[in-house]
Amino acid sequence: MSGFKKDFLWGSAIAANQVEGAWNVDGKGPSTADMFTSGSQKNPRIFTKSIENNKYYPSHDGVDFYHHYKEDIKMASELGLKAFRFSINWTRIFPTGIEDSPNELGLKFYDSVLDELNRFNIEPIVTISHFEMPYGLVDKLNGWSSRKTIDYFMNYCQIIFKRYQHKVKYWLTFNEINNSTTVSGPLISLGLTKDYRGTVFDYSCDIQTRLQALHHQLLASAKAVKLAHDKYPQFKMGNMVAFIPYYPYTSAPEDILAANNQMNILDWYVSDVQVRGLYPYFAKKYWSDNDVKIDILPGDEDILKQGTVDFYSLSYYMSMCAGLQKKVAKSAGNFIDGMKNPYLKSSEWGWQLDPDGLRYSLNQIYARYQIPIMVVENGLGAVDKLEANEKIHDDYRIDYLRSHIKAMRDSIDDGVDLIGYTNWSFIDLVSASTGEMSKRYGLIYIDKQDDGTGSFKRLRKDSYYWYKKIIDNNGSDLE
Ligand code: P53
Repeated sequence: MSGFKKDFLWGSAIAANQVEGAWNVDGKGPSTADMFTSGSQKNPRIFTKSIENNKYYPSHDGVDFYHHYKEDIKMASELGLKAFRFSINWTRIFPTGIEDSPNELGLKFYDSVLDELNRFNIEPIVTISHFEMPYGLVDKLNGWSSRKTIDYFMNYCQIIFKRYQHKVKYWLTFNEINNSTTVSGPLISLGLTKDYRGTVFDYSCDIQTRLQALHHQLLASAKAVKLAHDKYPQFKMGNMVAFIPYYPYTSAPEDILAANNQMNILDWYVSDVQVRGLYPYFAKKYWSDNDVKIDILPGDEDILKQGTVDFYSLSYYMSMCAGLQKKVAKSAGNFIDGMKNPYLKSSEWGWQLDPDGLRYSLNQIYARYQIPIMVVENGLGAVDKLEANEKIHDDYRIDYLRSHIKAMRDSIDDGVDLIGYTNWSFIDLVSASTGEMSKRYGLIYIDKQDDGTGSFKRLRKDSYYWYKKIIDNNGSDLE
C-alpha cells in the first residue's frame, strides 16, 4: 500500500461569489451571480435582470470573506492546509468586463489574499471563473453566446497572470465547464440571460445556443492555457469538470449503452477537448442527431489543440444511473439528474452518496488521459446544529470525508496519479443551487442564516479537527 505522496496537496476550497460579499465595494461591478435571490429546495432562486428592492441577494454579503480573509486564512494555517482553492471575482478586476484598464483595488485585494497564504506556506489554486461573469457582458453581448466575450476574458487573464505570476502556480480555467451540456446549467455558467427573469427551475436553453456558447468557452479556456504556457512556463493549468459517473440501471445491454452515452455527453465531451485538444469521436453524431451546427472558424481547431491542460481537476459529489426503464424515480443533483440507484443512500438534499463512485471515476479519468488529477471539490451539504457551548458535532460530514478520502487512497493504490484534494468547503458559504446558508458544507461554521441575519462569527466544527489529524498523518490513519 503506497498511499498519498509526501507532497500531496491537502486543501480546502471556496468560490468568490459564495463567500466574499462586498459585492459593490472598492469598485466591484455586478456579476451574474449577484442577480440570484435567496431560495431553498422548494422555493427556487430567482434570477432577476436588475436588483429588486424587496428581495434578498445572498452573494451581496456572502459570509463576508472580503473583510475576514485574514482570520480565515489563519484558521487555514492552523488546520495545516497545504493548498487553498479560491476564485477571483472577474468583476473586481473588470467591473463591467469591457474596461481598458483594470480596477487596482480589486487586484490589491487578491494580492493581500495571496500574500496571506504565502505567509503560511499554503499553495493557492486559483479558479479564473467560478459561476460568474460581469453583468456588463450579459447586457452587451449576452454572455458567452458571443465570440467577443473570449477577447474580454483574455484581457482579464492577461492582467491576472501578469500580476500574480510569482504568487500562483496552479490555475483552473472554468468551474464545472460541463454544466452547460445540460438544459438549465447555462443560467449560472454562460450568462445567456439577456431577456430572462425567472427561477432556476424554469430556465432552459436550447442545445444549439448552449453548445455554441460552450464552444466559445472551450476556446477561451484553451487560449488561457496557451497564453500561460507561452509566457509563464512555471504555471500548471487545469480544467474543471463536475464529474458524475453513470451506472447502467440493470445489466440489460441497452442500459449499458445508455449509461455510456450519458457519460459521453456529460463528462467526456468537454474533457476530451480540454485534455486531448479536439472534440471526441462521437461529437459529430451528437450534433447531427440534435440538428446542431457548431460554428467552428478556421483556426479554432488549432487553438483547441494548442491549449491542452497540464492536469485534470474535478468536483465529485454523486453518481447516477441511466437506462431505458420509464418508472424509476429520479435522483437530484442540481442541474443534472439521473435515475435513483437502489443501492445508495442520499443526502438531505437528495444527492446520492457513493464513495466507490469516486474511485471508479478517478480510474476512468486516468485510464483515458494519464495526466495528474486533482479532486478540487467534494463534500456534504447538511444542516448543522450549533450546540449551546458553541460546538458543532458534524460526525455525518466526517463520515462522508473519511469514506471519500479512503476511495482516493484506494485509487492511488490502483495506480492513479492523484496530486491533490480540496474539500468543499473550507467555510460555510451560500449554496450555488439553492442560495441557502442552511445547506452547510464548511469545516468552519459561520453565523449567517438563510434570511441574511447573523454576526459572521466563525466556529470550528468537529470535522475541522478531524481533517487536521488526517493532514498530519498524510491520510495513513483515517479514524
Ligand atoms: P450547492 C452540479 C452538480 C454538482 C455540483 O452545490 C455542482 C453542480 C452545479 O450546480 O456545483 C458545485 O451549493 C459548484 C459549487 C457548489 C457545489 O457544487 O448547490 O462548483 O459552487 O457550491 C455544491 O449545494
